Amino acid sequence: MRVEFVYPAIAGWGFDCYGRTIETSWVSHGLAVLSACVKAEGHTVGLLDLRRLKGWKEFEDEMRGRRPDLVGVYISSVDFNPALEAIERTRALLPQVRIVVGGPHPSLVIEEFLENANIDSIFIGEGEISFPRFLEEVPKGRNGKPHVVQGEKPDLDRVPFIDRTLFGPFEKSPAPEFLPEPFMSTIAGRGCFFKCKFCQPAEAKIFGKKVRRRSVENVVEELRNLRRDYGMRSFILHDDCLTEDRRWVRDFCEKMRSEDGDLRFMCQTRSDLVCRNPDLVGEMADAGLRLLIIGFESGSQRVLDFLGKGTTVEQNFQAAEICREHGVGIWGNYMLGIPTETKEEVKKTVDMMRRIKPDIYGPSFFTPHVGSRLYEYCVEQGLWSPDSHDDFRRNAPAPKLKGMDYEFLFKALELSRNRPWIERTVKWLVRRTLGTRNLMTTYQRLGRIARWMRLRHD
Ligand code: B12
Repeated sequence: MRVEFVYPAIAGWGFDCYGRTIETSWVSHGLAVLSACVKAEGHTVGLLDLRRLKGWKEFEDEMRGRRPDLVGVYISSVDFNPALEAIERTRALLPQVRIVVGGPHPSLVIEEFLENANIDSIFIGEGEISFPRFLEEVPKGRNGKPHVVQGEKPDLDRVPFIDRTLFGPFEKSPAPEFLPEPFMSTIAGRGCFFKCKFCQPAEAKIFGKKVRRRSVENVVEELRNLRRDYGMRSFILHDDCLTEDRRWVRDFCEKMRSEDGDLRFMCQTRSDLVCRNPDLVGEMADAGLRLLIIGFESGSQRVLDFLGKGTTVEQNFQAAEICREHGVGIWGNYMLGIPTETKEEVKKTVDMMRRIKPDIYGPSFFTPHVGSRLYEYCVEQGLWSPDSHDDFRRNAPAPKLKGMDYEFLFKALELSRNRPWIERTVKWLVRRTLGTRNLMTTYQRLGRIARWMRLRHD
């Protein structure tokens, strides 16, 4: 059977955005693992990555030319609109083809797909077992409304390594000074043990309440192959929170230290875990850790508690110090515009980030994500009424919550980044001239110009 996957991750970016930013060069591990699973069963797999296409005409020409038996579309909430348009256009071109959907959005909000006559089947949860099985038994023709296929949790060590040929092997390094290219991503496990209200219980609904992780041997073998086959020099372990299992991390570091080559890596964690196990950061640094993503989130204890984060502001400062002591770079994620947050509390976050001075600033405007406790809260309080699914991007140009002073938040965001006053003033002037809807694009362009000017200056 010829399967054509569609990766519609262009919301907020538009067509032809592949590789323009870090965010537009990531591999979808969901589709790449399914590709490996179905190729192992003898099927042929292709990919239409909208990020690499010029527009809908090219999409239609390609789809017509490839003549698939089945089209499988990955859908996250933010990419709902381009995904649905791809489905509609495919159906109009190829009335007999089977169209199936999977990914976080269908798994969390199935109601949005149940009446869609263009879709034949909806996959919920993980697809490594259900999707190849479905291809063996796929019924001929269409039967009106979509039917639902419930996923099963696979044994992660028995799942083949993801198909690196589907998207092309390399991703853009988010920080080449820490992580030299060729850079690639991998994921050791699924699920998250913590209960932050801006994420859970959505994550648990997709992957279950328990965290499942591949064995250290399995991950190290994949990394060894990537170094041998592609000359990979650095990588990210893109788990939600890698260091929650200390023993796994220790074992991983030991194995990495005994490997040939000088691989560097980054991963995500929390400040409380860093403080509880400061030595672990040292061990990870010896094994190649160069950058640690920490969700600092807020400089106000009340807001951290409101978020259900389970960390303290003090731990945020301490964790940053521990990273510095071990020579590990910091990627600091934090949020502005959280419901109930006062301007004083925003200022505390600004002060915290100015003091921590992370190597990479990861600010976002709070965005309620479907299936999370805070999404429910925002809907109940009448704070969130998105015009479009596109608004789920946390750094979208449009304001998010009703009643938030985004002009103030943009100013706070700028201050939090410790940027020179001249850059801040130019941005402020441009923003005043262009208005709020274009803010983020303007910001991104100006940021790029500023970085370019600094490079020229050096
Ligand atoms: C790595 C990651 C990122 C990376 C890279 C994303 C990428 N290339 O896909 C970056 C940092 C760029 C990112 C960005 C964002 N992310 Co993110 N991310 C993740 C993370 C941690 C891992 C994703 C992953 O690879 N998982 C492992 C694979 C195997 O799982 P999977 O993709 O779900 O695929 C399985 C099933 O869903 C199913 N399946 C998937 N597709 C299909 C298709 C078919 C046809 C079938 C049959 C089955 C099927 O089978 C797969 C195998 O089991 C997840 C959390 C998580 N643990 O998954 C969040 C997660 C996916 N991200 C999330 C969010 C909110 C975002 C952002 C919107 C945040 C933002 N910046 O505003 C953006 C949106 C980007 C986008 N266009 O999708 C949410 C999605 C919620 C939602 N309702 O859509 C998640 C679930 C985290 C959370 N709990 O909030 N993310």
